[in-house]
Parts: sequence; structure tokens; C-alpha cells
Amino acid sequence: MIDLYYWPTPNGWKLTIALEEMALPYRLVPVNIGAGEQFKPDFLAISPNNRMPALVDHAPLGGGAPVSVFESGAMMIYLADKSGLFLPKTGAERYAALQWLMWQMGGLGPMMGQNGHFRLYAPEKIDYAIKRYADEVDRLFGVLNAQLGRTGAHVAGADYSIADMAIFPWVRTYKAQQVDLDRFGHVKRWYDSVKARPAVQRALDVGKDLRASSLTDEARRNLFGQNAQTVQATQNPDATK
Ligand SMILES: N[C@@H](CCC(=O)N[C@@H](CS)C(=O)NCC(=O)O)C(=O)O
Repeated sequence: MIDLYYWPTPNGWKLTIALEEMALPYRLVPVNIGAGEQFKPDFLAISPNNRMPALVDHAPLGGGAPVSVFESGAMMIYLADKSGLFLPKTGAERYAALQWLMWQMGGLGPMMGQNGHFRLYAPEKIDYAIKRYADEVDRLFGVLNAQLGRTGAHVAGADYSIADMAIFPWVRTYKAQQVDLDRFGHVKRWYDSVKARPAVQRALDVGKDLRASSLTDEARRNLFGQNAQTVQATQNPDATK
């Protein structure tokens, strides 16, 4: 059985999508990031970056001790390797999927995260920051649209892969992020086809009642303004340096 440490956010949905698509049995362990549960010692022991998602597989392939993995991209590779699905084992198709997974992890996710932060959550509206991230998100949607125009089907080629599963939940936030999807016809077609998949529908429903509709003051305090001192205080409170 796999324990999925989860909260219903784009990075969390990647993993419910992968688990539902792969039909791997899992147990949900909610991590209420607004209430600060990402700083609890038990969670930090498996996810020292104090971010969810993370997983613990109590029955890893080949047996042995439970395996824990944090970082959603690494988790998706782990699950693809375990199930033998949605990531070819070798060859050009494997690296096509991995490069688009890394594109999501290093580009689309962080840039949309910052775009969302400066548009929706920042206490002051800083025009330069909003434009900087809005332009980058626009550029990345342009890159994705061009790629889907070339493949005609899925992000990494003809086959649906973990790259599609990683990119979809961030594209799903397009309205709040003020992205006009009609400008990106290939993305729109691909988005509608991924959204219609039964496993994706089930995945998006997982824990959907957990999340509050707006950010409370407590959640703002827990989520924003973290720095190295936060890490020191939560992970190594007795150290002098
Ligand atoms: N690169 C990480 C990012 C994970 C991440 O940013 N998770 C957010 C929610 S989407 C989180 O746990 N936030 C808690 C916090 O900011 O303290 C991944 O892909 O797993």
C-alpha cells in the first residue's frame, strides 16, 4: 500500500492523477498546509523541503524497507517505474516524457506559482512582478502550444505519459491565472481531452472538500514569509549554528 501525503493543489493533483491512472492502491494522508502541518516532525522526516506531496510505499518492488519519495516529479517517475505504465523503460520516448516532466517541474509550475502569488495573494500589487511572471507564463503556454501542434496528441508524442499528468493540473488553473486559453488552440484541445479521462475526473475529486475557498490569516502566516530560520526552527531547533 502507498501512503500519499496530500492536499488538493496542482502539485497534489499530479499524484492523484498518476495513482488513479495506474490503478495503484493508495491511502490518503492529508497535510493541511494552511494549518502548518508541513512543519510536523513526522512529515519532515519524509519531506525535508516542508512541501507536499510525498509518498511512502510500504510494499516497494523487490521487497525490503518502505521507500519514501518527495518532489512530485520524482514521485511520478517512481510510480511509473512501479506500475510499468506511462513512461517507456528505455529509448527516445522515455527521454521525451522526462524532458517535458522536467519542463513542468522547473518552468511551468514555479512560474505559474509566482504568477498566482503576485496576482492573487501579494498584499501589494507590484506591476513589475506581475508582468514578469505573466510574460513568462504566456511564453510557456506558447511553448506548450507549439509542442502540441507538432505532436498532435500528447505532450511527449503520440502516447499519454506522466508529462501530461504533471502539466495538466497547472494548466487547469488558467482562469485564476488570467490566461486566455482560446489563444492556445492546441493546448485547449489537449486540455479538454485530458480533463475528460475518467481517472483524471476521479483524481480531481480526491479530498476536494478539504480545502477552504479562501486563504485565512493563519494560512498566510504558515505559507508566506518562510526562510532558512523557519527550516532551522522546525528541523534543527536544538542546534546553535
Ligand atoms: N517542487 C515541489 C513543490 C511542492 C509545493 O510547492 N507544494 C506546495 C503546495 S502546491 C506546498 O506544500 N506548500 C506548503 C508551503 O508552502 O509551506 C513538488 O513539485 O513537489
